[in-house]
Amino acid sequence: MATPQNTFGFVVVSNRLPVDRVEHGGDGQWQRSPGGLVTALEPVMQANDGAWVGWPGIADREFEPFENDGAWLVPVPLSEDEVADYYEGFSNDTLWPLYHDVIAQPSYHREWWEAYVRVNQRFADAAAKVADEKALVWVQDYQLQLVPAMLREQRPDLTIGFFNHIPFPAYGIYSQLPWRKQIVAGLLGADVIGFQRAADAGNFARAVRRLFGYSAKGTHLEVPETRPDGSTEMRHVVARHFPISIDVAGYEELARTAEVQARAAEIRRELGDPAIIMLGVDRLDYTKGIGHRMKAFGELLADGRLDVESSMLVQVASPSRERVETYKTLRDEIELTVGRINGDYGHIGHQAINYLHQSYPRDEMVALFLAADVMLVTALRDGMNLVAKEYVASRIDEGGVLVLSEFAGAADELKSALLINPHDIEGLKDAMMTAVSMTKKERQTRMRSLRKRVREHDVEFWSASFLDVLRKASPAGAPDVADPGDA
Ligand code: GDG
Repeated sequence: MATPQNTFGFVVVSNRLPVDRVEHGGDGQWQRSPGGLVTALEPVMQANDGAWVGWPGIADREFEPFENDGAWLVPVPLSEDEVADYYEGFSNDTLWPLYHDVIAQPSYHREWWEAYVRVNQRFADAAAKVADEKALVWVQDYQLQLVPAMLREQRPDLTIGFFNHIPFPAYGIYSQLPWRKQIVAGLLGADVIGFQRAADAGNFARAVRRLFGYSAKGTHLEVPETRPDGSTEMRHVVARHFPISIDVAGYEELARTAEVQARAAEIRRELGDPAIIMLGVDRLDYTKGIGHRMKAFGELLADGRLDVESSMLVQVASPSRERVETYKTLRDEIELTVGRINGDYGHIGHQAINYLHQSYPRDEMVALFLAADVMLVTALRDGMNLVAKEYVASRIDEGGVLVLSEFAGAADELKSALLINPHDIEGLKDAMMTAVSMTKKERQTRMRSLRKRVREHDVEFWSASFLDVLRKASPAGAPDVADPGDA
């Protein structure tokens, strides 16, 4: 158990804390925040008595650090304006679309950038305060790309890791960013910079060469650093891929429970026992290609290759970033598409698309995964896509077919899925039909091979491999950080 000591040998820094502050009337409570990062890092935190620095998800409030579930949590306050400019603005309306290959137009506003710098500095200061001498600090994601250099500036004794959960774009796109040099310089403050795909790490190394002319050979970068006496020395930085994963055992365990299996059967019945259930599960985000898969499904109904009596698409689109304009427009577009397809092809008692703009508990998601014959992951660009791995982990019966976009990081690993280009609607339709008509034997062979991959590369494997490289990269000889399995 963590104790309220002052400093820690292992510190995680992320935009959000693993818990959210929720206010009911005058009554405040801490609630575990949903999302993969908490599940990914919680075991490492618990094994290490670590500290976690992050925003508690509520604006204009200050909270004292506190102990929660084996970790010391350090809340970083944000004002309402900072949430609008640093988070919804620069993070979600500048960096997010830019890093996802400008699927949506990024907005560049100088005041958003200023807020980003100011807030990154606040996170860096908070982390510097709770880190032991020579501690390991692991900074997460695109909201905090300046933190590594800001931390190194104050605390050269630290070993600093950074993990980027979203893609890093090709230089031709990245170079649009007015603050492209500052961001790369911020990241280069880290000893190890992790990406989802080898291609992302390659794009980053090219940006480093183009913007600074530093040597970048393979995954090794040489960054010149000025010593206090004015001389220059080369600092070694590793930039490579560490594909993130999920708690595979947790998903398998849920999928094995009688309740979840009964619920999966009940879902099929409630949907009218169609022969084919296709499923999409995404945050409602324009990177996920939700409209593309609906278009393909609608055309298959129009062409008569599928019929509405025996096939159905269930789309869970969990609410996301609802105050950002592009997301409001996306929601309208998707809902218009659902309405049109249902209007054109539905029969009484047979909806073509069952659209759910809601969030569900994890056991319900696993029941849905078990109920779905075909899982559609058609992202236009995605760092990894955990849903693809969750589907595979849940299919303990070796049933189901995964249709997976080659533009999702998961495609590098899940090669036995039906890989598709979501922009190629004809190709996508063909893959959906291949999935529907696949023999049981081929389904099993493919699913077995997918399951082998995710079981051998679960989230514990991800964090252990990152921390292993980080420890080795440490010039100062960082303290040992225990793997969750060590306990
Ligand atoms: C970013 C990167 C990268 C969704 N709706 C519900 C629900 N979810 C869960 C899924 C999954 C998670 O949210 C979403 O993760 P993804 O990986 O699919 O996508 P992003 O949110 O965009 O995540 C991505 C990831 O970071 C990790 O590095 O893979 O590429 O974009 O776990 O299951 N969970 C529940 N109810 C829902 O309604 N319980």
